[in-house]
Formats: sequence, C-alpha cells, structure tokens
Amino acid sequence: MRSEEQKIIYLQDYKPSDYLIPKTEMWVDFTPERTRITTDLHIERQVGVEDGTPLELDGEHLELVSIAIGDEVLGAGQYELSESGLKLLDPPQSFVLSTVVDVEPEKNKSLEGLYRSSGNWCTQCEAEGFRRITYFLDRPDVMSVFTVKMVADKDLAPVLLSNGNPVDSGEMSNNRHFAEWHDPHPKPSYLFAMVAGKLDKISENFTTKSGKKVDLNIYAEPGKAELCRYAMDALIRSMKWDEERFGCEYDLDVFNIVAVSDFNAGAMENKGLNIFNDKYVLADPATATDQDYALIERIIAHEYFHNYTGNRVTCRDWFQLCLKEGLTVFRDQEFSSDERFRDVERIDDVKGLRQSQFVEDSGPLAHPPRPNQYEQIDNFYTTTVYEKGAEVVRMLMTLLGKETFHEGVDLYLERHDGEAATIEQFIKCFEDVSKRDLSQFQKWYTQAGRPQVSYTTAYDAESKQFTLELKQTVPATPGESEKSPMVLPIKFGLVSNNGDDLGWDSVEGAEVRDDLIIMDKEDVTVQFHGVSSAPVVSLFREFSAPVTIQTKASLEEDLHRARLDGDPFNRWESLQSAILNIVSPSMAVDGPALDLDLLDQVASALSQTLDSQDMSPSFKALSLRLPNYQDYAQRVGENINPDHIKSIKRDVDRAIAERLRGQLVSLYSALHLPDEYEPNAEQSGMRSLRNQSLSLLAALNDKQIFEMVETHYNEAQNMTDRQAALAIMCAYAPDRAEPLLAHFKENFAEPMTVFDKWLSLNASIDDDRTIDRIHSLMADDRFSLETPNRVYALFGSFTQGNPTQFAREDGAGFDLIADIIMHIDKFNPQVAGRFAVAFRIWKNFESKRQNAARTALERIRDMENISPNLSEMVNKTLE
Ligand code: 0A1
Ligand code: ZN
Repeated sequence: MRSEEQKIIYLQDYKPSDYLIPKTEMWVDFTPERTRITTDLHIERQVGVEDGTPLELDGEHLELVSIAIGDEVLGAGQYELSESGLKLLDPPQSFVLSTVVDVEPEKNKSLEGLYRSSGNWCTQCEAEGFRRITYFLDRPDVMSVFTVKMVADKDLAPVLLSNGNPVDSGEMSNNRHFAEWHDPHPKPSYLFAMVAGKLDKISENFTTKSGKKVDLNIYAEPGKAELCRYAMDALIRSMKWDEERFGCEYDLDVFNIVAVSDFNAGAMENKGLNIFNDKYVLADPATATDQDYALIERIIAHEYFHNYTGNRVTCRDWFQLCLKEGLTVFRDQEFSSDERFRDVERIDDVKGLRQSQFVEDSGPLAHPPRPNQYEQIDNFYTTTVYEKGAEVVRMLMTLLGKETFHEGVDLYLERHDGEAATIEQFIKCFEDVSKRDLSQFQKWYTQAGRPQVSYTTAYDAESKQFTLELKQTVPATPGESEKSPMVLPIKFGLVSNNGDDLGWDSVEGAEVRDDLIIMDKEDVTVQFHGVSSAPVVSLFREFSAPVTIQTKASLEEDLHRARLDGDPFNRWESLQSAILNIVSPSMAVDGPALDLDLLDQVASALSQTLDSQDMSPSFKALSLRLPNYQDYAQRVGENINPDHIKSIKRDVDRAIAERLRGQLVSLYSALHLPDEYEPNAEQSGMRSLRNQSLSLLAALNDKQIFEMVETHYNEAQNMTDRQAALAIMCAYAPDRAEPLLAHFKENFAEPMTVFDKWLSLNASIDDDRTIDRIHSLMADDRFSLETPNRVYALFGSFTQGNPTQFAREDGAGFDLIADIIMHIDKFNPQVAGRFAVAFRIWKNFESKRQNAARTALERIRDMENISPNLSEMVNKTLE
C-alpha cells in the first residue's frame, strides 16, 4: 500500500525563492543526550515579491525550543509548524530570524543530517539533510555565508570542524571548549558540514600556483591516521592537476577531509570539509587492493574537483544534478587517465558504464541525465546522472576539440562563479566559444535511452570509393515513446590490411573532421573518395559516444581489428565482441550447441595480444577478462535463465583456457614484481596480469591449477594477490575455498574494510547453500544492518556478483533481498531505495523468475509505512 500519494516535483514548476538568506550564524552545542542548535538567519525578501508573502522554511525531526524575530519572541498565530517545516505567516522585508532547536543525533540511523558514527558527530546534508539540523530554505539556489561556533566537552570531542577557515577557538568552563569557523564563500545548505569527536590526523601543506599556502589535514578514527597517507598523496596530486589542466586554484586556507565508518554514499564534497566513507580513504598494502587504491585516488580527486564544479558553481535545482556530477566524473576520469594508463582507464570506465548505466537505460528506471520530474531526489543519484553525464561532457570535448572545450569550461567557471546554474547555461558557454549551435546536442541531457547504431560498408576498387551507411534509432523508454536523433561524434579509422589507417582525398555526405564523423540525422551515407584499398572500418574509437552497435561484424573483421586496430579501445572491444558474436546463438535456452572451433581463432588473436611487445600488462590483463555474466545477459536481453548463461560462460572460458594453457602458465610464472609493493599503475597492471592468467586457468577445473591458486594465496605479500586467489577459489572451487576463507577471517579480517571483503567473497559463491551462509554471516557480532558498508559488502556482492543465487528459480534470493530492504527501510530509506535497484532487471528473466521477483516486489510495495524513497523505486520498477 502506498502510504500516501507521492508528490511529484516537476522541472517546469521551478520558481526562484521569494526570500534569500545572505548570512547565517550558528551556535552548536554538542552533548551526549542531544545537540542544541541556535541559528540566526539574515533574511531578505526578493525585490518584486509582495508584502505578506509567507516564508516556508524546511525543517524535519527538529524540536523547536524558541523562535524570535530580532528581540521579539514569536507566539502562536505568527508561525505554523508542521512535519516538513515552519511557516512564517507575515514576515517583514528584511529581518533576523533566531531559532533554537534540539536534535538527537544518537537516534539518527538514517545517516542524513547530524548523526553519530563510532561516537563522533558528523553531518550529511546533500541533498536535503540540512533541514534536519535547523530550519532553512534547504534548496541549492539559496546561498549563504556561514559562521559556525561549535561547543563540546574537550574529552568527548577534542576536534571541532566545520566549513571554511578556522577563526577562533578556546577553553570554556566545565571542561568544555569551542571552535569558530567562517566560510567566506556563499554556499547552499547541502554543502554545510560539521564534525565533532575524537580523531587522529595526518597533515601536509600545498602551495597553490599563486603562492598561497594551504594546510591539508586528513582525520580518521583513533589509530587509523597512518592509513590516510595514500589519500593525502592523491589529494596533493589532484590539487596540482586541477591547476594545470583546468586552471582551478584552491580558495581557502585549509582543506580538511574526515573519514567516518558510517556513511550512506562514497563521500561528500562539503566546502573545505570533505567527509568520506572511510573505505575510500584508509589503505595499506596489507589491507587494500590495487583496485581499492585506484578508487581512493578517484574519489579523493572527485570530491576535491567539486570545489569548482559543484561548489563555486552549483546547481540551480536538483534537476540539474548532472551539471555538477557529470562534469566532475568526467574530470576525475581525466585525472586518472593522466595519472595512469589512458587506454586502460577508458576501457575500465566503459566496462563500468555498460554494467550499470546500460542496464538502467534498458529497464524500468530509465531516465535522462537531466530528468524532468522526481518524487525523491535521493533516488536520482544514479549511474545515468553520474556516468552518462560524464559521457555527455566527453562528447562535447570530442565534438569541439580539446582546446575549445577548455575555453568553454573556463567561460562557464568565470561567468557563473558564485552562482547556481543550469544545463542550458552550461551549454551556452560552449556555444559562445565555438560559435556552434548545440541545441540538438542538448538532447543528450533531456532524452533517455541509448541510440542503437547499425551500419553497412561497400568498397569499389575501381573508383576507389568507400561508402559507409549509418543508421541510428533510439528505442522507447518508460514515458518517452517518441525520440529524435541524437548528435553522435564518431571517431573512426579505415584500417588497412597491415593495420595502418588509410587516408582519403575527399569526403561527402556528413561533416567529417580528421578522424571524426559527426552524425546528426537518423540516416547518413558517407562517401570517401580516393581510398587506396578495401578497409575494415573501425567505428566509435575510444567509445566516442555511448551507443550500442547493432551490426554484427564478421568474425574476420572483428579479429582484424582485434589484431591491428590503431585504437586500443577497439582492439579490446573487437575481441570481446568476437566472443559474444560466436556465442550468442547458443545463449537462447533452446539455441544450437556452442561452436567451440570458432573460438580457436579468438584464442589465437588473444595469444598474439599476450605476446605483443607493444601492449602493456594492464591492457593484456583486460583482454584476458573474457566477457562476464552481465555481458552475456545484456546480449540475451530477455527470457534469461542465469544458470544457462553461467554454464555457457564456463564452457567458453574453459575452451579458451585449454587453448592458452601453456602461455598463461608461463605468463603467471615469468612475471616478476619488485619486492616493495607500490600501488602505481605499472605494478598493479603486472599483478592484474598474473591474477587474470591464474583466473582463466582456473576455468580448466584442474587440480594442479587449484594447487597453484592455493600457493598464490599462501605466498601473497599483499591484499591484491591474497584476495584475488580467494576470489578465484570461491568462483571455481567453492569446497576448496572453505579452508582459505576460514584462514582469511582468522588472520586478516581484523580491520572492518577487510572483514567486508570477506563478507563479499562469501556472498559471491554460486552454491545453493549461500543463502543459509548469508544468514549465519548476519549473526556475526561484527555484522550490523545499520552500517551501510556491511550491507553493501554482503548484499551488494550477492545481488551484483551472484546472479544465479540472487535470481534463483525458487525465488529465495529475491525474498532474502526483499526482507533486508524492508528491514532497512524502517531506519535508513536512502539505503533501502538504493538496494531496490537490484530488481530493475526483473522483467528480463524467464517467466518463473519473473513471477518470483514480482511477488517479492509487491510484498515490498505493500509493506506498512513504506518510506517515500522506497515507494518511488518499487512502484517505478513494477510499472
Ligand atoms: N555528491 C556526492 C555524493 C553524495 C550523493 C548523495 C548523497 O546523499 C543523497 C550523499 C553524497 C558526490 O558526488 O561525491
Ligand atoms: Zn560528485
């Protein structure tokens, strides 16, 4: 039952606020029982707004102690209180509103607003958490200059932090002390933050390009500060990179990061005081994998980059979320590409996009990067807003060229500095610098779904003419049946027999600039004149637009590109697509048997890549990651039986492993790493290649190989190798994994970040006893459904990494997740809403599994007192 009809918020209803709050002063008094917050809001009515217009401040879960305007205490009749806020009935034109409220952070398990994590107080205000701290106009286009004085017991909270610069601190009576912070940059309330508690820190400093010294501190729970060294290194590199690549210089005297162990999301870009989920900060070689290090680097950079793209220029309203998120993800991707191997980063990013955003786009939750309606904004922190948003920015760069693109970003940051902007204003900056009409391009922000592209080619040897016919269609998505063609920047090459790109004398039919075709219609025929021999066309190099290519290339063409394409992305892509094309007829439940002989040719192309002197170990490792379950499932599309897909995948992996056995064994044995562990791209690529070789060998299901895996585990000198060995065993030999899992728990799983790895490994095992196993893991003393990291580790790994058990035919996997979601929804609706995403693929299953999933979803939908977050997700999924 829907608890009440949800209110839908529409973009077209946006209206600027009647009142603004240019200045905010807060006094925050922390005690174990409650926190008392006294706030002075300096409020101004906007010019043109009528006298007598009421002011509606947001406020939730607040206990109002007193309220006054200036010296006048307000009485009943002057304001109205409700569950969602406080309404001043007839406020003056310009005034100071003083409120005193009490909140109870100890009881706040939603992890929004002010809450306690391991005894420390901290806040999370994006998107609408500030209203749980005090009454305010909690919307991003109301920006205020904040001054915050924090008071607490010296022993309970020796550290007191807020945004901006520290301006004062001192001792008080009764063992109490205070700290005052002032942030000179006007900011929306979602960027507000406070932390009070017992924390250790590491410190460094950074001198900006104009010579300003900035103090950098990373705080963590006592005893964990030394684990923040890599995060500090990543922060310093990010600050430097942002100056060099985007000209963005840090703008406060201090930059603080705090790592907390209870956090719904990854991290938060609060001005001058980033708060992080500690799994994205804490690392040492014994507890973190190479992948963890890379993620830490990315997320530290991402939050730091928000200082300009998000904080200095923020969003006018929450519909514009991808204005800050898409652009900032693009920036963090570029950072990693500059710091590591660009080609490998690109492939990894595209793999991630396909695994999450493509699935979202093809299901009931599809929406454009800039949606035009929502019920709960928390549900819109999606992969479409973030990752597709980043792809759209990348296409702008491809379309305009790097130089003009950067001029556009410079203009945007200058023109809108200190403002709350829109996508239209962003695009306008690029139109102004490029003098190009980008109105059609803007559809990427407003239209959901992914273009499907097909093509044909013809070469006429006599006239030396090469013809490329391209067609795009955008499939309907929920609520959007009519779609118009998108602008597709297609990076391409005409690959000759020997792998060189062929040139041409002239071209007609479309705008073609060097290696770029700009396709802006449904159908385009491009004629290249003067092409000296028949080419194999390589389209969407570097994955230059987020589309799906529908045309099935011949095996010969795929393998030609896999061997010789000058673009590493398409080399990698063509090998993957060769496998999927061979396998796809057999993927239907009643399809023909797999033609294993065809895989010989794939194996030989792969073997050539592995032998190549030109390719890096990380690229080779990526090539060895054969298409995974999700890749197969996306090919099948509908009527999916996960058991069938899994068994086909196993056959393919085994067939290729058999053909490459000798080479894989020698790759594994011959690669020697330096004694000292470094989490850099070079070393991690080498480890990845060894681990990937071993993983593919394990598909042989051979005792000798499993012994190699055991040795790999026992001799591992770092968490990357240890976890890899364990993951291989869990995937290929669950029985042999048991003693290793026990050993791992006994000897390594002391820090919670490693305990979480252990939980994930357990939940990934494809075995009918896994659900029972999960129940017993939940009984572990260290497990708690109230800590998001535990929940993500155990159940995220189950729903994402164990498709056969999550989507069991008897529905037990769906039921388990439904129970967990319903339980969590009672105290943390954000996390419950996020977990409901696991069901977005339910209509793709065969009918038995579909029915089981529907029953589970309906059970959630009908629960009593369902939160608005979860209700929106489940209803949309069921629609
Ligand atoms: N803005 C942060 C992530 C974030 C998103 C949503 C949150 O609550 C609904 C909290 C944090 C980022 O992009 O890093
Ligand atoms: Zn972000």
